Amino acid sequence: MQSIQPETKQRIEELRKLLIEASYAYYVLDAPTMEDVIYDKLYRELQDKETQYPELITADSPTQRVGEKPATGFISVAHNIPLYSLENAFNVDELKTWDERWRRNASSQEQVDYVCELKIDGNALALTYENGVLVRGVTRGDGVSGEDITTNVRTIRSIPLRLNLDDVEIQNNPSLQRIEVRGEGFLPLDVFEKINQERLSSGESQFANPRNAAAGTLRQLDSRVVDKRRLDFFAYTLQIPGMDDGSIANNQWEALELLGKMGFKVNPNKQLCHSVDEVAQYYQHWDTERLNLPYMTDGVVVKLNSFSLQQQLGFTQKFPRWAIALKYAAQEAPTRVENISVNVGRSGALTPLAEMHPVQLAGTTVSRATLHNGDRVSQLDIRVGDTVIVRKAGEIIPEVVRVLKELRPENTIPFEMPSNCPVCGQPVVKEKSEAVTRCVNINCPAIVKGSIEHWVSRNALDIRGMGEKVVHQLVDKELVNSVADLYELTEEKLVNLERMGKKSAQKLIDAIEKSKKQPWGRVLYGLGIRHVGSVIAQTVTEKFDSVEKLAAAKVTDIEAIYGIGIEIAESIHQWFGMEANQKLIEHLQNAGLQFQETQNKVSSHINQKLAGKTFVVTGTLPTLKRDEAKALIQKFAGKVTDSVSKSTDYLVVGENAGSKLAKAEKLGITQLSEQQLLEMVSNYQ
Ligand code: 0OX
Repeated sequence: MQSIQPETKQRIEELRKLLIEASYAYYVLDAPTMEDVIYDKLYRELQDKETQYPELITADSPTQRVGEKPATGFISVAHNIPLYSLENAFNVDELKTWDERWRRNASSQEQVDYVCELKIDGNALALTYENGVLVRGVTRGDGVSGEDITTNVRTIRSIPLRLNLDDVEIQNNPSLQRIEVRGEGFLPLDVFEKINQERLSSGESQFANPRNAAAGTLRQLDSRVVDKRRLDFFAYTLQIPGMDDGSIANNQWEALELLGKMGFKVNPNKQLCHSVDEVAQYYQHWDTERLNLPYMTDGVVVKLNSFSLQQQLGFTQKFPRWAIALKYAAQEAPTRVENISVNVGRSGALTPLAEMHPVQLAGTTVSRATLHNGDRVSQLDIRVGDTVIVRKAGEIIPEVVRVLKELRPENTIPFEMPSNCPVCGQPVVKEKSEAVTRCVNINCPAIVKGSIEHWVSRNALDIRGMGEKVVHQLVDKELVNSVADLYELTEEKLVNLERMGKKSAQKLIDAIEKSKKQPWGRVLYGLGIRHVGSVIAQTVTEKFDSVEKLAAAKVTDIEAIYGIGIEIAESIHQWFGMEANQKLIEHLQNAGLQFQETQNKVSSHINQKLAGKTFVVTGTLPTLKRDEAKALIQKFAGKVTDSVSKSTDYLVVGENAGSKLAKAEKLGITQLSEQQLLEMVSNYQ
């Protein structure tokens, strides 16, 4: 057992303070104070020290945000204080009715203050802090009990792991031992769009809105996945035992200020209003202004400011009497279903679509809505001729919320998913474990067209000029049956297409030729393997630098890559196991596409740091898994081999190294610790 020097403890404290302050400035104040590279270096230093002295690790250390292993499930826990929901009002008249009602209950005609907050469309979370440290994060659930998702909540950088009580005058108040903070966990719109883009490109169904995406993310068992999704949080309720006496805060406005001081992100667009008319103005102002916000809102929350008035009014069975959600309406509208069609995607998935009489919603005309899959259609029991409620808000895909069965005309026919593919006519397949019905005919024109459209798309092989219309004609005229056939095209074949002159044909041939230079990461993405979006493809090719290596990899080898789960690993393994796919790779290789990482991909001198050097990694390293160390070396253009020889430049040594170390010593090969390796690639050198 090593004894711990006081300087070490002090340095650890100092590092944590620096990192917490920098993270607060970045994530809460949105005003960064530290360069990323410096943050990374300090973070790494703290991590190293904590690895050396695990007994000094504390739950509120910035290194403790992401768990090592996925959870097996979440436990249901009772809330200390129930989470009430909010009564809804949809216009100013309804707001006034609420105002008159609470006044009757409180026998009050006085002027009061109202706190107006934007109603963030996310998931309510209850956070518990004991002695200033975050100990629990629970979902709203049914309001009485929710799921303990502490591991995921910890990954949200705008949630402090330790409260900052320094600037809070009441810091010596014993009731601060237990603090509960409530707020909304949400996904910013750009993250939501990115997730959906990834899901689309990897053949998964998209989330209907950011709230669902946030809920899905918060319930992820692997906190490493949650960490990547960049959830955010706005705090709005502070609950401290004994705060009824006003010693901590007298009203909601003060509570919001305190939450800010404690280190939380509080939505800056709040307003203290002095009359219902002012509230109405706030509501109207944000009706349009909210469309410019980087997150989704679905109304405003109006709260009586005074805590003593709140206490006097109390709660009904479901709602507080002192607050109301003033929602923005008109994002749902009734319309008639004119047809139900079925689209076949590139993965062969059959998606039913409701084609409707056009209706104005959230500023756009909506005439089609996804019905997701056959199960959803049966659930809704939607039929041609039905009047339905469609929903669309902001950037969200329109969907059918419900069918107004009371308006159903006579003689409608229940809709059934086809048993044959509507495009190629082959029988479709529906696995019991899946909601999706699929066409499995790899020659189905819909699948072929979809695969080619994906192959030529921007993030894949980026073949400019090869739009949907060209692809459809090429497939329909049987000039192309797979992506490999694109490389057999000639100017003569292309000029026969509609609106294709000699010049455009020449340009297209050039673009196809150029695509042969696209790197292996894009090629892998272009192959359209299920669950393999562009980011995943990039990650995989950083580890497996050639198709041969990837095709020969076991599921466990692929899963060993940081950020790659079993579902993706199995999907890749299965894809390479199929003969038709092996043939496709062979054709594409013959055509001259890149199936291995080339030197020129690593362009900047920083990324070339280890170029020309050969490494062997042995033993257990303090923080990096062996595969991670290898990936890191490869990322910086170094070569990793499995055995030590005269051509080995460096041996990266961890604990319990065996014969490789002995051999390296014999050959006089330079040894490196993990720390030394990290220093070699750090941007400080
Ligand atoms: C929001 C939001 C939700 C306090 C009493 C009942 C509801 N979605 O932004 N809830 C509340 O307040 C609680 N405030 C909000 N801003």
